[in-house]
Amino acid sequence: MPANLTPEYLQAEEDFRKATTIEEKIEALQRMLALLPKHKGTERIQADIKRRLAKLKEMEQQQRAKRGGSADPFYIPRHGAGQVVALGFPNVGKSALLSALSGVALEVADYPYTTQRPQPVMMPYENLQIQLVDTPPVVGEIEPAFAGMVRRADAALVIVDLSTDECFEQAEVLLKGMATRRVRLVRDPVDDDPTNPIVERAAILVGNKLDAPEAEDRFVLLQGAHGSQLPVVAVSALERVGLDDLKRLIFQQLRIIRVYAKPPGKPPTLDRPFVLKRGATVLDFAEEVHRDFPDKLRYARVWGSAEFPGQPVSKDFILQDGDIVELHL
Ligand SMILES: Nc1nc2c(ncn2[C@@H]2O[C@H](COP(=O)(O)OP(=O)(O)OP(=O)(O)O)[C@@H](O)[C@H]2O)c(=O)[nH]1
Ligand SMILES: [Mg+2]
Repeated sequence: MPANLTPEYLQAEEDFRKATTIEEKIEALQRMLALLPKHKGTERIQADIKRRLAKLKEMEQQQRAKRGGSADPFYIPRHGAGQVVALGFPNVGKSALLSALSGVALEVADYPYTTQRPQPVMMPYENLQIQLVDTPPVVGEIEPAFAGMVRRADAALVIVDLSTDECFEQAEVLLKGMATRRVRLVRDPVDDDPTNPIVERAAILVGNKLDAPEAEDRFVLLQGAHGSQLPVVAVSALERVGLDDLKRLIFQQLRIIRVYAKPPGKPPTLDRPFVLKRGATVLDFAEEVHRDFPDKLRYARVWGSAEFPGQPVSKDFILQDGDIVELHL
């Protein structure tokens, strides 16, 4: 046991031991991970907690799937490189936009309350698939179950209607409504801290129907009002304007990187990226490739962000999107 474990950490560990449900165990492990001092001496414990978390989350998903999802229609199993939930008032074009982004036909109609339940679709982005979730409209207060769905997601799209002056109130109500449910939607979220009652999620404020009269003027005002809190973009789902920029921004807001494995003496497997959190190290990558690798790893060579191709780097080298890594055991 390394030194410097705080009483709070030991309490979390105790809670983990006593936990009887999967949810309680996950909560305790997340607290342990947050409270664990991060240095060389705790690397193994960190890896161990992460491994147990991953396993429990998988079990939690399987349990939920078995219940048929009937218990919570807002529980959408995560697929692909990340999950992005759309939210917005009735008739603003949520379904039209997610259809345009994904190529999947969702029900679109010129009257409100068309979408009745959350509906996931996959959006191809370069060599990744990103999951987008279309949702029923928000009216008035945001339901706790709806907020829970946004909290579980990796990012959110707040969609407003630039064809009407109501877009300003829509943005206010949605952002405030989520904050009331203790989810702050921002450009740069801080890492989850289980001791903080408010979580932050990466989000994008999307003004749709840019093709409508005066939409551009409204977009400028919207940007002025919210641009400091989160990125604001304008699109037209109907005329397919701004979609490529939005896709790139969605990828950026997922805050992930793609890293490719290169077995020594062989070419890299470029068609199969490992998806890691931004800021991930060679050690994190090794963990993804094989659970035994972090212990056996001696050094790695990196192509891409390294100073020269194939540069030998240490375990704590921070990887960048597109890096190719050769692990030496
Ligand atoms: N002019 C214009 N109309 C759009 C655009 N996107 C969607 N619409 C229209 O807006 C209406 C509502 O679109 P939906 O995609 O059904 O809206 P929604 O937000 O999913 O609506 P609910 O499911 O009821 O919440 C439809 O008539 C669409 O054709 C756009 O970019 N420009
Ligand atoms: Mg809809």
